[in-house]
Amino acid sequence: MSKGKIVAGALAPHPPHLVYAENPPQNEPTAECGWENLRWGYERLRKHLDAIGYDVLVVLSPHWQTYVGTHFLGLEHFKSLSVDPIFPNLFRYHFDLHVDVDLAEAIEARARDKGLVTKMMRNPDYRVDYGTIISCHLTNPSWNKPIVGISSHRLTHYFNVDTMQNHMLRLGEATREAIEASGKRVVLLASNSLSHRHFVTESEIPEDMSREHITHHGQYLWDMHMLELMRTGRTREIFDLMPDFTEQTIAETDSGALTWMLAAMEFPTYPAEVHAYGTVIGTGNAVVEWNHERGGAV
Ligand code: 2X7
Ligand code: FE2
Repeated sequence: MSKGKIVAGALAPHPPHLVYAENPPQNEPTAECGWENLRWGYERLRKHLDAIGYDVLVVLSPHWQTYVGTHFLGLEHFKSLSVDPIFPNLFRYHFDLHVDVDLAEAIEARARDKGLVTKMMRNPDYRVDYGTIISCHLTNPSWNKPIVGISSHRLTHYFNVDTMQNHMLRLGEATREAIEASGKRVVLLASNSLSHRHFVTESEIPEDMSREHITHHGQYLWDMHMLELMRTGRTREIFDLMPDFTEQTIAETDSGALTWMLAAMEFPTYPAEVHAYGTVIGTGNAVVEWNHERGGAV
């Protein structure tokens, strides 16, 4: 068996608005339009990933929140209705997804060997969180590939960002080692927004883009700085700035998703490709690709 490989990693944010605006058959609410720059960014990402070719998506989601260790989807098939608790008017999605249980178990075993507390989720009635579903849907709307779903161990909140990062270095290493041993070609998804202050009221027409903008300029400056670091291959600096960025923008990087992905990819030094940046109800979101196979943006 040839050695497995992480062929790409992507920052793949999950605002339910993006699925709502695409009107897929799985989602009940329908929209006229909205958030095109982000959605078209996802389209470009998809084309690049299809061109590389891959077997599995491995996603870490901020909305699968576990306080006792890191959990992994552990059954071959999950099917149910996922409703966003804050935006049930936008996201009522009938999901039907398949899991690469062999790879999930391999990552779990390596993580456990490195001293992490872990658990496989084997409850057939488990309702997969909307972060996992949305990032996977937007990356691969045909759902023709299995996924591995990883929870966000809430170490930032139980301890602090440094403890979370320490943990994600080990989880990233476990992920890389398991993928290499699997012989598979894998895409990693860090399912998180950047700055994350959102408006507390929604406009009457959610897709009214005349109402969409960043919550405030300070958040925008932080987002631009993080994107500049990505575009110039300075991912170690992203790691170093994570505590300040996460605290000052209440970023969804608190989940560890971005740290985990960069750690698994051994902190790439080539330029990442920013496919899109846009706001969703005031939060900052970017679709960014690290094309590991090619070694960066062209
Ligand atoms: O979960 C989210 C998010 N991360 C960003 C924006 C809006 C809603 O939900
Ligand atoms: Fe979120």
